[in-house]
Amino acid sequence: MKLKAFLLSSLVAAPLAFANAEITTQDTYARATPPTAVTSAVFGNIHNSGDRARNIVSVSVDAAGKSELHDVIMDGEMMKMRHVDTFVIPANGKLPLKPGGHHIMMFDLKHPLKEGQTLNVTLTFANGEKYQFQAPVKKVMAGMSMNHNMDHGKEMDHGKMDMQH
Ligand SMILES: [Cu+2]
Repeated sequence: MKLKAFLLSSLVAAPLAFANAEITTQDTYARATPPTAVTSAVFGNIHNSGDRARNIVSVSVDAAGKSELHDVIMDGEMMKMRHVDTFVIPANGKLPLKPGGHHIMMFDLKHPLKEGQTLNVTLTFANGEKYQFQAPVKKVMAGMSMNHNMDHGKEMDHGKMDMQH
């Protein structure tokens, strides 16, 4: 037990950057919005090179008044986004964030998102550690609509659902 206590205390004392060296992100981007939209999403891959699964418990994005962890489920024949408490990044694995799946949802955008802008995203893990990354804004024709009620038993058609810009 002495050894275990020592290991725990050394983990707690580890500097932030070191503690999160096993977390990296790749291909991150935020979806550009039409001028009147107040919601959007951040996508990309979150990698975990560590031997333990890691849990993300909250997120904040500088361009948004409020940000949430979302996934997409089938409710009968409808696809619905929902707020979830945790994103799990598997040990030695990754969590893809993509249209139609897990994503970082932004509400109350402070301004329209335009190509050329870069958003700062901060993830908070269950142990309190934080990880920050940048997401360039991109126009995504093949994006999912960010309405909370997907319609009518259609398979999510990425080409059709978001032609407004
Ligand atoms: Cu969402």
